[in-house]
Amino acid sequence: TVLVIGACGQLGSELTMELRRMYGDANVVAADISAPKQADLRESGPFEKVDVLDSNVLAGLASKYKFKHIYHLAAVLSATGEKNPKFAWKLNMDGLFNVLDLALKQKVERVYWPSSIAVFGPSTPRQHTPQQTVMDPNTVYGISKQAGERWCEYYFQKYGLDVRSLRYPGLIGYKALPGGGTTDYAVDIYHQALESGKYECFLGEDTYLPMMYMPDALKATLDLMHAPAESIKVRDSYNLSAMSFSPKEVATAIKKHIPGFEITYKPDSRQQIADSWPQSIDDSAAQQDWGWTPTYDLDAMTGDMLVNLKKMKQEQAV
Ligand code: VAH
Repeated sequence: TVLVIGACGQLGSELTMELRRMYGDANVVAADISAPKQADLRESGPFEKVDVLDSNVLAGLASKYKFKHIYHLAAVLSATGEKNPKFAWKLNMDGLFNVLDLALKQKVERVYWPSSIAVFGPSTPRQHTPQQTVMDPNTVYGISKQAGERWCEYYFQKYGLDVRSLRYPGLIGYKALPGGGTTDYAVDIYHQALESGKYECFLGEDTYLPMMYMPDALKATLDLMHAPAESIKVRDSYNLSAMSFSPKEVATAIKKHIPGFEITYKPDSRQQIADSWPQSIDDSAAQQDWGWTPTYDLDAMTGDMLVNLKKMKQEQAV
């Protein structure tokens, strides 16, 4: 059985559905602090209400099911974390410890835990950021991801726990709304392009950030988790990359489909967070160790996003 903690989130909801397609609905347990709103997620397989800070509930779950793999995705993201720093640290770190310790105790074969480009900070080289480099994150989220990476490597080296991780760029998908991220403008913009034809962006027009379309993020996660253990050379977290773009470039790509689309810019506190992150990532280690290659570029993602969002909005409208 596979457990997905944080199964209702932007990544978790799509990863759970993909895992159910791979392993069979009944073999993938979705767990989150509250029940799924999405019908397909709610109706397709087992759901367990779990607060990842409650190690007793986790232990109860592990005795009810025999978990072979655990995907631990529950976390407070960058922008939200800055509003509740101490809670963000507690949830991100104590949640990770509870899962790592449960996995050790229950002899779980593999654990997945997401890191982020947020582990990099203002002193990190911003172009083609290397796999090993200066990391001085200045958001609580980034600090917790940097500390989490160190702990994942520690549990691998000291206890032999096969825990694997990816430093995701901003993730963009049409099935689930993101929650509290700095890169979320790149999801909101597509919704607004269809709903109102205009978008006020909370980042400046030339804010370049590494980004990835959800199908590529799912492919990377599953390729990493299905690679043989001996090919995984990086045990803190792999850099991962697909494309980099700015709000102005997204707007231009959207205008190819919706000529009248208008974007305005009103940077807010998230601008400082975005300015502390890399503009492009060197993911050659992921390419070499387990054959990573992305599929979607900005134009391919834009076409797919608009087609699917339009379909979803028409279905919801009826
Ligand atoms: C965030 N979407 O904005 C997440 C991610 C790289 C960005 O970590 O916080």
